[in-house]
Amino acid sequence: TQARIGVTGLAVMGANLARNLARHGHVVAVHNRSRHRTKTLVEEHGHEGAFVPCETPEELVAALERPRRLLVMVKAGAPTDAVIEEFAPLLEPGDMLVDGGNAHFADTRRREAALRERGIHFVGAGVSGGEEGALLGPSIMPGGSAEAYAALGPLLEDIAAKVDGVPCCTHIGPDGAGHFVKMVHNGIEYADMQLIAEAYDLLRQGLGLSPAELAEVFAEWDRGELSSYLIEITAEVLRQTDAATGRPFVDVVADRAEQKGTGRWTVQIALDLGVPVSGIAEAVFARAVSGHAELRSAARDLPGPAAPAAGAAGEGFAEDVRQALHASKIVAYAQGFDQIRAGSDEYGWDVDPGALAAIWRGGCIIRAAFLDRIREAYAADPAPVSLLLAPYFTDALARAQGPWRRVVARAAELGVPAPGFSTALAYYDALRAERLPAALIQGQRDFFGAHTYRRVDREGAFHTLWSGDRTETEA
Ligand code: NBP
Repeated sequence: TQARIGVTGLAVMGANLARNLARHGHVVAVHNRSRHRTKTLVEEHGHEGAFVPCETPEELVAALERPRRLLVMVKAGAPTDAVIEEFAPLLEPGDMLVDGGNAHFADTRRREAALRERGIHFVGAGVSGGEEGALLGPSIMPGGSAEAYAALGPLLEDIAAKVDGVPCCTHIGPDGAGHFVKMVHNGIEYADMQLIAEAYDLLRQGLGLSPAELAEVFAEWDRGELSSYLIEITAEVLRQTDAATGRPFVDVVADRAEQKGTGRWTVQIALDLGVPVSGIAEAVFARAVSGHAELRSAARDLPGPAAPAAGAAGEGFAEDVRQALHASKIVAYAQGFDQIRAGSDEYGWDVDPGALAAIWRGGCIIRAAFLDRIREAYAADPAPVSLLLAPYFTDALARAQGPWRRVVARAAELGVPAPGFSTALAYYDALRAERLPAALIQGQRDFFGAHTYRRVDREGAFHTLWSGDRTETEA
């Protein structure tokens, strides 16, 4: 029998996706550069389904039914190009090459264009959910041609997570669209994690609660509107005790957050597109600050408020923090969806944000009840100016006004950094402002660089003769 699909690259992600496919009854041809991985996979998991182990790229290609479907799960970057170069000459027009790695969408656009010339469908597919998701059902964001999706979609939908019976996989749009939305997904994930971490820090320092007590607070929050995978695992991590020392796990972990780069890409691209994703940017920068050991150690004795006394924040603070977290999260997600719309407009992808919210409800790291609210918002209005204006979110933001502002003020008083909460509130207030100080900035720009400005009362561009008699001229 010919295999329905092939997988090359059998490290943790590739192996688990291959097993997931096999467990769903598909014949899967498997291949890896180093042969031991192929051997191990079939030895350990061969009983889970029908695997066709292949030792060479030629063998793998020969094992596939036509048109061929080949999933590449290797390290992103140069390895992906090397694998494409290895396989493309063996493929025929109409075959499909799927890159399920964390590629930069610009690389995906380049690869798609090059392979299209050769008649091969290149599908850049974002895959979220980590190794467990890959095995049990990830959220899958495939880009590429509609024709390729018609042939691949049923297989991918089969192995994706399901929410209310709906697969967490949909065709996102042409060329780089899938990897672009996966990138923004990761950016949103950074922002969400940062906000949760700030909530933890504020509660711990403000209320003097122990990690175990805080685990209960987060577990409680997980039963309400914040219910999500990230809140759930936060409770798990806080509940953990270090076996070696008996101390809370979170206290024995070095406080330097690492990153692999998708959050940074999100912010870099947002800067290029001119989309203010301040929540994601602060999250990336907060990780950077945490990693500056030398700077932090040198600055430790800078003046600030005394450490808060246990319980200093007082009654109701936990509920205030919960509301502030919810409001800040709404802003961060709204910003992320703004970036997706901007990318879609820039590259002509026609991404359906509601369908995207629907496939993020399961399988992926940001899966949450919250995404159902986003899906509903887009169902009611497919092209809102901002998600903040959807009635459900506007109501939540209205309810959070007092708590959100109290928490940001309290954080400043206590000297507890809350960049995510603060920037979300600042963005919100900037949108609400009737007048922004941008007018003053235009004045400054005109003063030193004759950059001109517009007026509120007349059309046209104007310049004031700042170094002359300060009369206004029409530019
Ligand atoms: P890795 O990212 O660690 O990559 C290891 C695989 O790449 C091995 O199969 C290795 O083969 C292969 N490879 C390399 Br490295 N260079 C190669 C080359 N020049 N030619 C052929 N094969 C080469 O694996 P992973 O953690 O399973 O992730 C796979 C992809 O999925 C990555 O792009 C990753 O970013 C993405 N991803 C990962 C996660 C996650 O949670 N880990 C989640 C979502 C997406 P070898 O065995 O011969 O060295």
